[in-house]
Amino acid sequence: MTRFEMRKKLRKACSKAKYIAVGAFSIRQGNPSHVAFSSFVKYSTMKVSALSLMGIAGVVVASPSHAAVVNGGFETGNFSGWTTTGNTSIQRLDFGSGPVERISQALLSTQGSTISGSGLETFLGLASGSLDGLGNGGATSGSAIKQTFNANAGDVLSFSWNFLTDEDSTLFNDFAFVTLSTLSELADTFSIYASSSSFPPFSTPFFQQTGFNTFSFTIPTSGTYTLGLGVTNENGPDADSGLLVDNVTLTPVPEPLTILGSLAAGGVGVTLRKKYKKQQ
Ligand SMILES: [Ca+2]
Ligand SMILES: [Ca+2]
Repeated sequence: MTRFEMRKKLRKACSKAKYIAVGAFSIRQGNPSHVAFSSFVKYSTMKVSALSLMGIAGVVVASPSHAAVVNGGFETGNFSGWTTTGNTSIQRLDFGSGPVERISQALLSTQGSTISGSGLETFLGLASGSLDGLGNGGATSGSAIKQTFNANAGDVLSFSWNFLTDEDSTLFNDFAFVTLSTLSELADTFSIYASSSSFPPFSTPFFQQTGFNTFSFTIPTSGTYTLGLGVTNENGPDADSGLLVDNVTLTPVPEPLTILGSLAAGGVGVTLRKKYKKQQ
């Protein structure tokens, strides 16, 4: 076989991406064309493997992406990324409780708020009567924050919260709540409060606090979601209540395609290393 015929056969084999099958060529040891042929096989193998990796990378990059929660730890020192209503502020270590993440946290308070229960419902896109429907009585005045974000199914939205209150009577069942797909209560004046030994008495402007808890929610379907958090007086203003919030985080789960891509990339890498060893 002439060199011209050899190159022609090799080009044909390569164009069909059957570079491995090229090995079926009966090239005898000692044939002057063997070195050139081996170099071609090595080059082709690297080329196809590299193309395979590029293809896999393309699959991973092409998988859906989503934006993370903005300023979930309130470390900007303000409510950038959030929309607020009522009495909201950023608090630091000198507040007397928290933060659980770095140096800043959000405080929602009923103190001085003129936002009615229906006003909170409108702000959070809740149906009229939703807050009263939680069963604590009439929501009279409170405060809330919200943020809209994109998430994939399986992502986990979580945050830390601490309900604080000056209410010492069950006649005024102030409560804190979260809305994310559905509305649910976080705590009220019947909740179990942390003992004063856990927190220095009167270390915060509020008489009692539940201590920090973690709320966690697994996103059921990929899409756009709005997280809303609020606190409200019940049955009139009376004494005030507050809600500390920190470390709002959206934790993505690995995409199935990403997992597949990683496994495939690993497999190709192993194959490539084996081929190098064999060829060397
Ligand atoms: Ca923080
Ligand atoms: Ca109250």
